[in-house]
Amino acid sequence: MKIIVAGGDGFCGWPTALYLSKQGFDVAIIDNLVRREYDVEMDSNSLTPIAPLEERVAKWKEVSGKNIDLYIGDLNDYDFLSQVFEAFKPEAFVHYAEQRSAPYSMIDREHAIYTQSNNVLGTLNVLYAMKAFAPDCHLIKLGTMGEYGTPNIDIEEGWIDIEHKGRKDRMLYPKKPGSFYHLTKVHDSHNIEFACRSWGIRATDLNQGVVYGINIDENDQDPILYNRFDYDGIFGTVLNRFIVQAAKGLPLSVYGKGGQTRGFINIEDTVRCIEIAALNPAERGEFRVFNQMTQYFSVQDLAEKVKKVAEEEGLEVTISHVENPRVEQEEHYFHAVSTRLEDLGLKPHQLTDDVIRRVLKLAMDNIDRLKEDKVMNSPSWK
Ligand code: NAD
Ligand code: USQ
Repeated sequence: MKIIVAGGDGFCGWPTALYLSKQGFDVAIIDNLVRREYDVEMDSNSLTPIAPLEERVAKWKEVSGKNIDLYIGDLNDYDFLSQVFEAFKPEAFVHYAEQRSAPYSMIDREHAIYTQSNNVLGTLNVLYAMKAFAPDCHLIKLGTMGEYGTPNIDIEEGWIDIEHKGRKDRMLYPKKPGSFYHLTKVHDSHNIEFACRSWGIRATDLNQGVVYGINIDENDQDPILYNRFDYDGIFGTVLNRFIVQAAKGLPLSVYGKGGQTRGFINIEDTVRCIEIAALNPAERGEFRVFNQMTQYFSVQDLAEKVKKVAEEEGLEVTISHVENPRVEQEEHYFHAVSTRLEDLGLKPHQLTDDVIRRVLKLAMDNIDRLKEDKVMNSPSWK
């Protein structure tokens, strides 16, 4: 299958490209490398050194014998995108290529506007390119569990059957996201559903939880293939951040009460979910939603898990409850249905002590690269 991984230089996209290539997919990457520019803008970095994309792809060819095509450009450049569709003729399009940090989107007006236009308009371009050049292509779009927010009822997989004043309908599940970034995913979902309904596009919206872990086996073969490891207060996600804080002897920064509960997924399952979606495409005109998470934890639970493993490794760890820069519920109900990917064959990796230990070792090996003043640099939501 010919498959494009848009955002293939990023944290989820790079391992996905390697994994799909290893499985025998014919892979092309689209990326405008803007994620590397955010690091420069924020004076931040990946804890692991990351090689330039061309070097990564050349190394992959050397170790695997497999070619990955590269298209460096922006989804918001419609001429570029059209040319890629015409040249590569994808059968599936994995869309990771968005600005994905909630804190980045909340820095100020400019960052909110950039995030919304980059993400929402980029996705609209992809939909138009599919309609024009590849109407049978399957869009595999990364959404987020954060689209739903934390409602006081069970979260369904994208759609909900509603009975209202004696009448029934099947509607998109109501959304209440927690940042201008998360809102872009809601806007995307609506645009994609409309394109499926109107043009017969086939789409799978993967509402992914917070991803943890760094390297999958394909990345581990050579340091040139290593994945990026975000730890700063803007792009670092909570579990990976706690592990880096433990490795450096910094307090684990639970925001507020720590009862915030989220869906989580191991990066090894992220790549497998993409493969499962690609091998089981949505029907023409179908807008299909899977909740791509395997377990849920409160941030307090995660801090305690990291503390335990780090102490077993001889590190001294404290957990601190810092003022929450975000506006979010710190104690709430959370129960999300997430059975559809498992029905199609996903065998979830659980968050074990060994998984935490593997990331902790990688953090300790690279701890001299940490920029300590970037660990607590989240902007305030207010
Ligand atoms: P990332 O920032 O590491 O990677 C995104 C990549 O897309 C980057 O390489 C960036 O250069 C590229 N990109 C951004 N805008 C682009 C554009 N307009 N044109 C071309 N390329 C562009 O992010 P990630 O962590 O790999 O996340 C990938 C996707 O998965 C995102 O859509 C994100 O919202 C979603 N997601 C991520 C997580 C997580 O925990 N990391 C969880 C749920 C969902
Ligand atoms: N948190 C802390 N301490 C920290 C960092 C975060 O307590 O040091 C808390 C946050 O307040 C939040 C939770 O941990 O309640 C998750 O925060 P996060 O930064 O790990 O994740 P989030 O901002 O939600 O975003 C990440 C990805 C995003 C993806 C989302 C999936 O950056 O791309 O969409 O996870 S989800 O959370 O399911 O929406």
